[in-house]
Amino acid sequence: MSGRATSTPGGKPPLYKIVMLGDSGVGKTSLVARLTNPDRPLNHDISATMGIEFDTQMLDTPQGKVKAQIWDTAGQERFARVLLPTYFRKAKGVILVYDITNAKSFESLSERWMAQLNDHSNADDLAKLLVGNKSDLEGSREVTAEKASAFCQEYGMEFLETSAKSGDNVLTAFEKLIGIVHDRALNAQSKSKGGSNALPKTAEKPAESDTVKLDDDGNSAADGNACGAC
Ligand code: G3D
Ligand code: MG
Repeated sequence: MSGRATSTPGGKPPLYKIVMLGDSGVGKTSLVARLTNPDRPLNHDISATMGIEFDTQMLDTPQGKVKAQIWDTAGQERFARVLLPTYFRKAKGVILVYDITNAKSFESLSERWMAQLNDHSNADDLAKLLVGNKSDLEGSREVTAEKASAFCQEYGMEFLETSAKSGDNVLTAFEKLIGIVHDRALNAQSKSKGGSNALPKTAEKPAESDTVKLDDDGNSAADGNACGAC
């Protein structure tokens, strides 16, 4: 591809925040772990994530290398409502994850997670990718790819099935989303600069205070009983 850029003039690739959303148990943490440690077998000791965490990973796009800052959360039953604005703040992309062997986790996307996206972010500005995880469990499938594709058409997003267990499509999924995010940023940048082809500035790193931990009951220090599921 012509005009392929690998970094900003200052040498630093742009950094984009993306967030993982979906029911507890669908494999969000396993997907991030598979991306950032591709050679590690799936860790069956991974305990439900306690609060908000992020990991960074350099990824390739057709327009050059970019850094993804991937935020991961526990399922909704542990997610404090007060943390949602922090979770979505400055996010440029979202990966909505369901488990292909669990129809309820797919229904939760339209019943819960899309509503949260709309309430706490400018959803139209977020690049969105739908991921049906656990594709290695074909024999237990409850959600067809056709059903998922119809959902994507309704909400205007791309779709992939992945397996955090085998690693199938995991890198492709993250690269696909970050590619869309980067393209959008480049387009916005060139529009605001009257057509120049400059790359976006490196995104702001999260302040230490953006990393918030919950206690076992899903409460943060800032909010004693604000449970997202309540
Ligand atoms: P979450 O972060 O969305 O809550 P986790 O989900 O990453 O903690 O994963 C929940 C369980 O699903 C874990 O099993 C994990 O090993 C398993 N899992 C995640 N992705 C896959 C996958 O692609 N295929 C299969 N077969 N299992 C997967 P345990 O047994 O530890 O609860
Ligand atoms: Mg988790």
